[in-house]
Amino acid sequence: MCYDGAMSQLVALITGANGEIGRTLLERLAAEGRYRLVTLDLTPLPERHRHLCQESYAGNILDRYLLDQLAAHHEIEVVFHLAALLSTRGERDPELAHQINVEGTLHLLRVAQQQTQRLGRAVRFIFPSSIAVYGLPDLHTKALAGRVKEHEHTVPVTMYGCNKLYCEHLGRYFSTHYHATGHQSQAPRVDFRALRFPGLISSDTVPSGGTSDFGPEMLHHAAQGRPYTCFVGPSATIPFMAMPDAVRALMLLLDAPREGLTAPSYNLGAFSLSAEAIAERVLRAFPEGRITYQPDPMRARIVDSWPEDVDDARARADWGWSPLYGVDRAFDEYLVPAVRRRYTK
Ligand code: AKB
Repeated sequence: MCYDGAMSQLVALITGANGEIGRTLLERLAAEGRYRLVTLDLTPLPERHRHLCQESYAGNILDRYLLDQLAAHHEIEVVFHLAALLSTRGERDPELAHQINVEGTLHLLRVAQQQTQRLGRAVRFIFPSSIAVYGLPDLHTKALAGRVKEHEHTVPVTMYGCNKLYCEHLGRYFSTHYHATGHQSQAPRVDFRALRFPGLISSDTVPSGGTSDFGPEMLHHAAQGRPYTCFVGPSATIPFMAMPDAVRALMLLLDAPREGLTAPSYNLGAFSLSAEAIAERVLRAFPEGRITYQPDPMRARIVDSWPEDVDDARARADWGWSPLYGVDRAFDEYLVPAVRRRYTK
C-alpha cells in the first residue's frame, strides 16, 4: 500500500484496473485527487500504477470473501466495474465468460448495495457496457440500420454481448427494484449507470480478447514496423473511440446529476471506420507497416453483427456527452504521435 495524497477518505473501487481502460482511468482519477483509489485485478498493477493507489488487490472478482474483505476495509463511494472477459475470448469459453461477466457483476452489485446501506447514501456504480449488446442478423440489415438507438437490435450473438445486456438489466434492477417489498423497501439503493462503448483505441495499451481489437492491433503493429494480418475483411465497419474520450465519458456519467438521467444505459459515439479506412490512416503514418486480410469466420461474423454506428443523442441530451476526438483529431493529434513516441523510445 502506498499513497501520499491527503484528501478525502472516500474510495473509488476500480475492478479490472490493469486493463485497457483501467490504467488510463487510474491516471485520470489520481490526477484529480477526489478519491482514494482501491483496485482489484487478476494481475498485479505495475509499480507506476500501484503507486497511485491506496491499496491494490490482486485477486479474482469471483472471490466473494475477498470482495467482502475489501468492502469491510474501505468506504466505497464509487465503483468502476471494468473487469470482464471480452467477446472473442468469451466465445472460446462461454461458461467462464458468464461466470466472470455476470456472476462477478452480481457479487459486486451486492457489495455496492451493502455499502449503500452502510453509508446511508447511494454508491455510484459505473458499468462499461458495449456495442456487443447489439446483434444485426446480416449485412443488409446492418446497412439499413445505420446509427442504432439504445433499444434497437438488442439481440447479441456473443456470450459477452448477452452478459453485458443482462448486466445492464441487473444494475437497473438493483437500483430500482431490489428488495422493493419487505422490511428494506425504503432503504437507499445503489445508483447504477451504464454506457455502451464502441471499439476503443489507446496509444498505451493493446487490448486482448476483444473483437474490435483489429483497429488497435493494426496501429500498434505498423508503428513497430511489424506485418499485421487482419482477422476481418477490409469493409468490416464498426464505431470506434479514442481512449481519452472513453475515460472522459466515464467521468461525465459519474458526475451527472441523477435526476437528469432518463435511461440506465447510454450509447456513446465518436467515429465509425471500416478496417480498410483504419489501415489507410495507419499506413499513411507508418508506411513501413504491412497489412493484409485473412478474415476469421467467427470474429468476422461478430463484427458484422455489430452496428456501423450508434445514435448517442440521449447521452448528449442527458449529461452533455460529446466526443472531443473526431477521427482526424484521434489519429493526428493523439494516436499517431503518442504511438510513435512509444515505439521510438
Ligand atoms: C470487444 O471487442 O469485445 C470489446 C467491445 C467492443 O466491447 N472491445
